[in-house]
Order: sequence, then structure tokens, then C-alpha cells
Amino acid sequence: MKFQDLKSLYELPFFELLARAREVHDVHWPKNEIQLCTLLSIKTGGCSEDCSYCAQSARYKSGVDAERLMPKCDILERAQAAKENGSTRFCMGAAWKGVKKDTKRFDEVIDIVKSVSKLGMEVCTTLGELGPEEAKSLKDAGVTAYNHNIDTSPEHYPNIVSTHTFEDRLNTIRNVQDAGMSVCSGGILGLGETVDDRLKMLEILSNFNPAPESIPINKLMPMPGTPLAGANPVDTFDVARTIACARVSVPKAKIRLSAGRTALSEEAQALCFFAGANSIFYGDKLLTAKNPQSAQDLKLLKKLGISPQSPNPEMESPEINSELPLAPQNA
Ligand code: SAM
Ligand code: DTB
Ligand code: SF4
Repeated sequence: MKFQDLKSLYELPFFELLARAREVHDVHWPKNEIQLCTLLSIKTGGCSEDCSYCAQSARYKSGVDAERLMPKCDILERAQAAKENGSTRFCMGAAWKGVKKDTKRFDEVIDIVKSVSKLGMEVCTTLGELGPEEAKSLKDAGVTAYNHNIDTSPEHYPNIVSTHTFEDRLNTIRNVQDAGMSVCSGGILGLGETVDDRLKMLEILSNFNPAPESIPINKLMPMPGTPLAGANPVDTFDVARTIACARVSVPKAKIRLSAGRTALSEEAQALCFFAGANSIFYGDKLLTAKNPQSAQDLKLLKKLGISPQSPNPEMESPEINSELPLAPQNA
């Protein structure tokens, strides 16, 4: 979708925007379901990158210590528990700049993925930068989706991160698409960006070919010690408007209401679900930050008459639209 169209949409009276988003939502997602995803930090802290929102960067005194890669047996235990608690997607995150083949670290991750993928959940990983070969190996090991957020507009990105570029992010996403994995890519609201930055981010995401399978929308959780610790919180209506625009511009994507739900009331979350969000991280911890308690989430879904989505381990990645150029890159 073009920036100007997104802008006209965003600027509609709030209820008109919600009605438009709901109409699209009901056509593509008629079931009143929300996907529950479990997130596990398999390698926490000590990251070489300087993303100014992140508690896991080694550059900031955030109180998050660098840990080693979690042992496979512990990860499998957590994955099994996630499945038993109703999660249909298990997402493993690592605080790395990226991974390279023929390293001990990468071989260990491949071995972990092979075992986790036998449990029958969608398997997502977020390990930083990937080249074409790493992407292919992860796909072959059983990764169904790869999370790599573009986070904000290309113009604002250098204000937030200096150790890698927006282009680097797009390259990894292209490698993920070429390997046949689904792309999970979204962003953070609250990085001091303008509304135009958010809409430029959505313009880029909505022009991905193949389309992103899921779009996480994170509301900044200001982490002590990071440069954005004192950032102004984003207004709930802006979160809902952004979700509504994501829903209209990428109708088939799962829109994941991701970090920051602890700062949203039940009513605010319901508004985001109405606007088109249909996935959440489920479990009382994200990577290092807090998330609502599972029991509280189940209670909320029950109050709203929403059921957890059933598993889809055979998930296929979205198809290439042959009438549009391949994007990002090669466009
Ligand atoms: N290192 C990998 C990477 O950067 O792609 C994977 C992990 S990284 C923590 C995944 C995403 O979490 C980031 O791209 C960002 O969107 C989100 N995130 C990290 N810290 C956050 C915070 N304090 N508040 C909200 N979202 C955050
Ligand atoms: C995403 O977009 N959000 C998740 C997941 N992808 C990996 C991570 C949220 C992290 C929140 C901050 C923390 O836990 O440190
Ligand atoms: Fe490292 Fe990812 Fe955090 Fe950036 S967002 S500092 S790459 S863990």
C-alpha cells in the first residue's frame, strides 16, 4: 500500500478507521481466534549491537547480564510446556548480531531447532542477521518463520541503531524469503518517531513480496539504563490506529500485539484486538521484560469470547505475488 493511502487511512475519524479495519479483518479472519505464541530467550544479554531500546545490548547498564546459550534439554522442556499450555508457536530469541554457518553456536541452534520442530508447533527463531546459507539451514532444520523487525522507518532507523543498517535488516529478510521461511517482521512504537515514520514502516512491510506472515507491533517498554529509558509513552489510540492500518494494508498477516501489554489495560487490549490484532505473546516473560500472567490473558480472552487459535504446524509461507516485483530488494 502506498504511503499516501496509509496516511489517508490513518487520518480517518477513529471509528471510521476501526470500521474499515474490522471489515477487512472479518473477511480474512472470521473465526474470532487469537494465536498464542510462547517466547523464550535462549541466549540472553551481552549483545554487540547498540539498539537504543534494548536491555540486551552490552553497551548499556540495564542490569541484564550476558548468559550462555541455554542447554537443549531445558529449551525442550520449555517448548513442551508451551505446547501443553496451548501455544501454537514457539519463538526462540538470541541476543546476537547474527549467526554464521560452520560455527559451534550455529550448529547448536540447528540441533535445537530439529528437536523443537518435532513437537508440532510452528517454530520461529530470531537470531539476528542471516546469510542465504544460514537461512537455508534453518529452514531445513524445521524453522517455519523467522522474526526480524524493521522496527521503524529507514529515515529514523539510524537515530536508533548505529551498529547495523536498515539495508542490513532488509538483506536478512530477503534471505529468509528466498529460503522459503515465513517472514515475521514489524516494529516498535515509542522510539521518538513521527506518525509518518510509522506509516513508512507499514508501507515497506505491506510491499514485501511475499507478504509478511506476521507483523509484531511492540509498544516500547522503556528499559532502565538504555538511551530510551525516559521516552514518552505512546498513546493507546495511536497503537490502535497503527494496528488498524497494518490490518488493512496486510489483510492476511497475523498482527501480533507484542511487547508492552503490561502497560495496556484490558480495555485497551480489547480495542487493539478489535482493530485487527490476532496474536499475542503468552507467558509471564518476554525476553527480559514482563508480560501479563497467562491466567489473566485467558480470563481476558474468555470475557471477549475469543478462543485460542488451533495449531497449524504445516504452516506454508505466503506465496510470491508474480504480478508484483520481489521486495524487499531486487525490486
Ligand atoms: N537480536 C535479534 C534482533 O534484533 O532481531 C532478536 C531479538 S530482538 C530483542 C527482537 C525485537 O524485540 C526487536 O526488533 C524489537 O522490535 C523488540 N524489542 C526489543 N526490546 C524492546 C523493548 N524494550 N520494548 C519493545 N520492543 C522491544
Ligand atoms: C518481537 O517483535 N517482540 C518480541 C519478539 N519479537 C522476539 C520481543 C519483545 C522483547 C521485549 C523486551 C524484552 O523482553 O527485553
Ligand atoms: Fe542485540 Fe537484537 Fe537487542 Fe539489537 S535488539 S541489541 S540486535 S538483541
